[in-house]
Amino acid sequence: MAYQRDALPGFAGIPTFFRAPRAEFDQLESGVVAVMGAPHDSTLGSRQGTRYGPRGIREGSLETIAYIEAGPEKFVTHIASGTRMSLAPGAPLVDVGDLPVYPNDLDRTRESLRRGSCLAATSGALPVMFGGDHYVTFPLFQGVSEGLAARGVKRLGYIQFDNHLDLSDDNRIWGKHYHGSQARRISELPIVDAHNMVWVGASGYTPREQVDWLRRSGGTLWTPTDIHREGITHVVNRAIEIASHGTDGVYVSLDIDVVNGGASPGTGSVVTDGLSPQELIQAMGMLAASGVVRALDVTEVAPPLDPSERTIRIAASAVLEFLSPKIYLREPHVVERLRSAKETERAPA
Ligand SMILES: [Mn+2]
Repeated sequence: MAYQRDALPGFAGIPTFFRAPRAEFDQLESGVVAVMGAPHDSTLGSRQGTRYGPRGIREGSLETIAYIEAGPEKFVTHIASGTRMSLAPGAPLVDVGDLPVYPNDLDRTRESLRRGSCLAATSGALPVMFGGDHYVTFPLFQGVSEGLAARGVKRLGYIQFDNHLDLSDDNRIWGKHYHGSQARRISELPIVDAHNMVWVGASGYTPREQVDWLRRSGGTLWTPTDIHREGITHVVNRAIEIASHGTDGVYVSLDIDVVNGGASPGTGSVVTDGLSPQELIQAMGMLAASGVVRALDVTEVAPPLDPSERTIRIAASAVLEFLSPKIYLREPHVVERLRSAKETERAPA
């Protein structure tokens, strides 16, 4: 008797991201989205737990796919727009698993992350990478930029969604390589010009040296107060313009602590100011639509600090919104009327 496979609920099954097939690096090719984890957190200056980030974000993605797969037909309607969509058959999404990390050997870990992201970018795949503490962004950016350089990319912009600048040069405790310095280390790479570096959502207090550097170098910053005054749509449009001006693409780094700590407490630094989850989702949708993003990472998600699982679900939703144009087929001609029954009754015939 043959074993009959069936849809599984979100809490069951092997947790690849969004149930994507597992793939090896040599199977990657242009047009594919390559999800990978970087479970490194020994350069974390705050509360521990981001080594569980990749596994957490993968788990946070499963309820959505289970919900779709268990339905009578694999169509979904995007309620806000009324657009009917279906899961793209053979959606170009694969999970290459986690890159090797060596918790007691930063040089070796850095080399592993650089190598993995470089292989993905060289193949033409779109790397979507889960940290890890925010330091992982330095080797991941390095690898991606080397891979893209081999494909003709000469300049790369950088957008960091983060409550912090991460522009430390040399910290008395953590030195030059930790989760508060990766943006500074990235700024030193020849492929990026600080005029194409943008920070979205930083607030609170920071050593003056970091703000001075930002001002001196020509980088751009929007605080949460700016964003709430100017609107997330305006800010993200400008961020995309600035980061892509004169470049061949943009690397986007999302530190989940950009979201208000009341909404996403599963991270080392819980902050009192920040974006709402809705603003983050909106920003990710705009980044996807812009077509300029060449790599995305999501860092600082620490599942053990949030037993409610809000944080992993917000992080997974952000990634799924970013990937939405690739994983769903839209049927724009089938825009369903989703007005409430009450409103329909009132509408003239
Ligand atoms: Mn950060």
